[in-house]
Amino acid sequence: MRRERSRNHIPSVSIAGYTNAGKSSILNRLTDAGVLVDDSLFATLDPTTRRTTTRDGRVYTMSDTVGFVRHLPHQLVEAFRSTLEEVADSDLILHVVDGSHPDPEGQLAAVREVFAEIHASKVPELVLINKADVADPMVIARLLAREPHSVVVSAKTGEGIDKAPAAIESELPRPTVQFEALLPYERGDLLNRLHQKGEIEHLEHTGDGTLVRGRANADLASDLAAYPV
Ligand SMILES: Nc1nc2c(ncn2[C@@H]2O[C@H](COP(=O)(O)OP(=O)(O)OP(=O)(O)O)[C@@H](O)[C@H]2O)c(=O)[nH]1
Ligand SMILES: [Mg+2]
Repeated sequence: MRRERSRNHIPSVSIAGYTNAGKSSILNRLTDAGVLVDDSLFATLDPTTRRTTTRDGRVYTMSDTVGFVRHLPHQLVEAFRSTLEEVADSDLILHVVDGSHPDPEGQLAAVREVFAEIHASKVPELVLINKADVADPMVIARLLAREPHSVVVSAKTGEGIDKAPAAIESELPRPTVQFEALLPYERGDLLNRLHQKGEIEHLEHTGDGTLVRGRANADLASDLAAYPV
């Protein structure tokens, strides 16, 4: 799946964080995935990846991961190597932290140690301060001050969840090639790929076809080049 994704340049987001922080609940809230949620350690033993879309229709993936713990045992690192590699390969890490935990800063730091171990420290990180429904507002204020790139949410009540997509989307890599094309109406397949993978800045139905302008990745842009304006 990872190989397929890199060939197609589909951006990927990994949800990571200390065990029991609410990662699977967040994935469910953001994608309606129906992943196992359980108030026990390591409820997620089977990582789950979902396809999802930006609000303007671009496809990206969102993956749940196994809970991180302080001093991740070596055997566990081995067992979850592919999941952990996926975190290091992703375009964005959604770092979920339990705002109601007695020591959320300690958990953030412990998880970042694991990021360093798995060579994921360079991946951009967006912190989701979760369990806002039961967290102490003073603690949330303290976390917000320390973590400027963060969003306060509750996977349980849905509070703040609507702010997450914009924050996520602004971190996703954007297609790089500027294009302009006049697509004949029988190339609905190309228009469909554009909706899923490109960014459409202008679209107009004309007598000669669909006039589109925007940004696409190199593969798509070269297919579009067959239809110059
Ligand atoms: N009060 C409250 N509880 C939450 C919230 N989000 C998750 N929970 C609860 O926290 C517990 C753990 O949630 P999960 O989504 O399984 O957490 P996880 O990070 O995926 O856990 P592991 O996969 O085991 O590491 C469950 O009992 C959830 O119902 C929240 O926003 N508020
Ligand atoms: Mg889980």
